[in-house]
Amino acid sequence: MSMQRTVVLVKPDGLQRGLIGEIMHRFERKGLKLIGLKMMRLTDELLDTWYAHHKEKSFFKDLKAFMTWTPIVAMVWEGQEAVSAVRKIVGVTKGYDAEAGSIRGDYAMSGSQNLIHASDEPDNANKEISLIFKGEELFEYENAEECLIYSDFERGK
Ligand code: FUP
Repeated sequence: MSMQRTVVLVKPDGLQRGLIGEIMHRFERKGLKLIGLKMMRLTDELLDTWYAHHKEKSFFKDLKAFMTWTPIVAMVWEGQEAVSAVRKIVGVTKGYDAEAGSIRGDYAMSGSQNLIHASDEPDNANKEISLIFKGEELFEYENAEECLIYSDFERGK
């Protein structure tokens, strides 16, 4: 078990559908700690790097057009095993396949307009954080509920 940070982007469909609060609520109530938050418009250049592994795919052009349609909301969440915990809350890529109870399972039907991006592994999370957030935009602070969310052992106490 290790302390991790992970990036969540609420995509343009999430902003348009008024789901920012609902999405944030799901991560908050799980016990994840919000350490960075901003609204921004993604650029073509950033998306070329972000989605470099999809560059040759047929959907790449549409994906970039969708991701730049409106601003997005970017967040960094911290917690034990946060990368996989967040991916489970988000659900699998295709909304129609996503398990009921996950965000995509509850709110998405599409495989492209699927509300959220979430980092898929810790190294990528760190790369994504550095593409979007400056050091001073991430906050370290004591969460007063931490002793209820984790055991002393899990907190290294
Ligand atoms: P995920 O990690 O669940 O966001 O999914 P991927 O990294 O496989 O894909 C990134 C994004 O590309 C998806 F969120 C939506 C888009 N995509 C499509 O539009 N069509 C596809 O067939 C696959 C992915």
